[in-house]
Amino acid sequence: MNSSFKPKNLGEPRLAHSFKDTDGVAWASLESTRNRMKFHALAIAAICVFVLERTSIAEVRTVAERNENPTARFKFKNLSGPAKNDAAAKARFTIVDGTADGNGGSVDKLHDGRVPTDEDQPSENFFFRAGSDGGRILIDLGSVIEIGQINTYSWHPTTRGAQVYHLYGSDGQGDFNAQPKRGTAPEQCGWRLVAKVDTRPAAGENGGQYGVSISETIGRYRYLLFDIFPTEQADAFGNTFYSEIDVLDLHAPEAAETVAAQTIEHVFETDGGKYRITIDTTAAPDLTEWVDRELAPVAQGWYPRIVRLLPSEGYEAPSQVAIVFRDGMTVPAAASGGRISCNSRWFSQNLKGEARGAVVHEMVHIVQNYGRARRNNPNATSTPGWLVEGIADYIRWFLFEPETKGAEITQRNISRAKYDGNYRITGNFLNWVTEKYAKDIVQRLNAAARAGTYNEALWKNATGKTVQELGDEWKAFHQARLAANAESKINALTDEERK
Ligand SMILES: [Ca+2]
Ligand SMILES: [Zn+2]
Repeated sequence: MNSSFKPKNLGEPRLAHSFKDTDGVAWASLESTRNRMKFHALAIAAICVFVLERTSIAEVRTVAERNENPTARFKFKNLSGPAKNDAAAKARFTIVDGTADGNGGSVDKLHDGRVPTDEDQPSENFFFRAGSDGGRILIDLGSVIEIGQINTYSWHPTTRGAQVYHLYGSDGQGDFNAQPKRGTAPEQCGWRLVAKVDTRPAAGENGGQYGVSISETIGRYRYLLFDIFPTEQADAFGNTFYSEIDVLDLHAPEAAETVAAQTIEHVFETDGGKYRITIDTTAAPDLTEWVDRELAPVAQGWYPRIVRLLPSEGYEAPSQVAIVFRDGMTVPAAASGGRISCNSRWFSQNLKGEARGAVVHEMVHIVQNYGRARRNNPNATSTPGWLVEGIADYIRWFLFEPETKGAEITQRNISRAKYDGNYRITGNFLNWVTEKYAKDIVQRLNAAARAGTYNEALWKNATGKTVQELGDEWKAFHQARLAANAESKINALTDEERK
C-alpha cells in the first residue's frame, strides 16, 4: 500500500565523515508501524512502502520495503525479488575501503544469486567488520550499460537489517578514480551521486528483511560505488547484513530469473486446514524426494497428534510450522517459535536412521511452547531442561517409533539411569511412570510447564511418590530386569557354549 504520510528527513548517517546533501537525490525511507499508528490511530498492519517525490534534476525513483512475511523466498509485495542472472552476477565486486567481517561471507556473496535461508545467517551475507564505520564497495560491470534498476536486499532480526548507503555511478571517463577511499568525495573524481538510501524507521526496530529498488533514469554507467554506513553506533553491531545486490540492464533480453523461482518449498495443510506446514529444501535439493515421500507424511500426521497429546486449558498450538533445511548448523536440528531448522548434512547422513524422529522431537518443542509461560506470567517457575527434553523424547521414542527401541535402559547406560538423565533416559522414566502410576503424568507436567507452574509437588500429587522415590524405584526395576536377563542368558547357554 502507498502511504500519503511523508517521512521526516532522517538526517545523515551519524559518522565521522559526513556528506553534504545533494539536491535532486531521491531519499527512501520507511516508517515503523509504531510511528504510523501515531498518525492514524488505526491498527493498520505492518509497514508501508512509499516513494518520495522526484525532483527535476535526477530522475531516480527509490522504493524501499520491509517484508511483512520474510522467508528464504525474499518475496516482496511491491518489489521484485533478488535475481540470479542480472548484470551484477558477472560483474567484479571489490572492497575499496573498510574491512569485511570475518564472520560473514566474502564480498562475492553480494552477487552469487543466493540469499540466506534464515534471518540470522552470517555466512550467506556480506557485512563490514563489527565496530567499524562501514566502507565502500566498487562494482565493475565490465562495460558501460544503461542501467534499468539497482536492487539491494538485506536480512537480519535486529539493527543489522535496515540499509543505509549512498550510491554513485561512473562511466569511467575523464579524471576518474575507480577506488576513492573515505575522505575523498566521489563527486570530485568522476562519480555522480545516484541515490541516497536509508530504510531506518523514524522510531522502533531496524530489524527485518529489506528490499530497496532504485529505478527509472539511473543512467549509463560501467562503475557503481556503494558507500555503506552502519545503521547505529549504540553498539558494535550496526553493519547491515547485505544478502544480494542486483544491477539490471535496461536492454537485457530477458527478465531476470529470481531467486524465489528456485526455492523448493512443499506446503501442505493438515487437520482439515487447521495447521499449515511448510518444508523448505532449497539449501538441500537432494533431500526433496525424501522429504516428500517420508518426512511430509510424518509431519502431517504427527503434528496434530502431538497437539492432542499435549493439551492445556485455553492453549492453541502454533498453526504455522516451517521446517527449513540449512547448511552449516552444528546440531542435527533445532526449534524456535514455529520454525524447525534441520542440519542438511546430518539429515542426508541419517535418512534411514534418526532423521524422521528428530523432526518429531522438534515438533514436540513447537507444541510445548513453554517460553510463553514467562511472557504471560511474571511469577512463572522454570521447567527443568531435562523434563522439556524428556517429554520430547518420550513422545518420539515411545509413541512415534517404539519399534526402534531407541530409548531402552541397557547394561551400557544403566549407570546413567537417573530420572533427570535428560533426553531418552528421562523419556524412558516418563514412560515407566505413565505405565505404572499415572496415565496422564505427561499431560499434567506439560500443562504445568506451559502455565509456568511446574514444581516437584506435582509428581507426588499425581503418583503419591516424590520424583526421587519414583526415580529410585524405576532404576531398581531396570537393574533387576537386567540381572534376570543376564542370568537367563547364562542358563540358556548351549552345551557347546558351556565348554
Ligand atoms: Ca547473495
Ligand atoms: Zn530437544
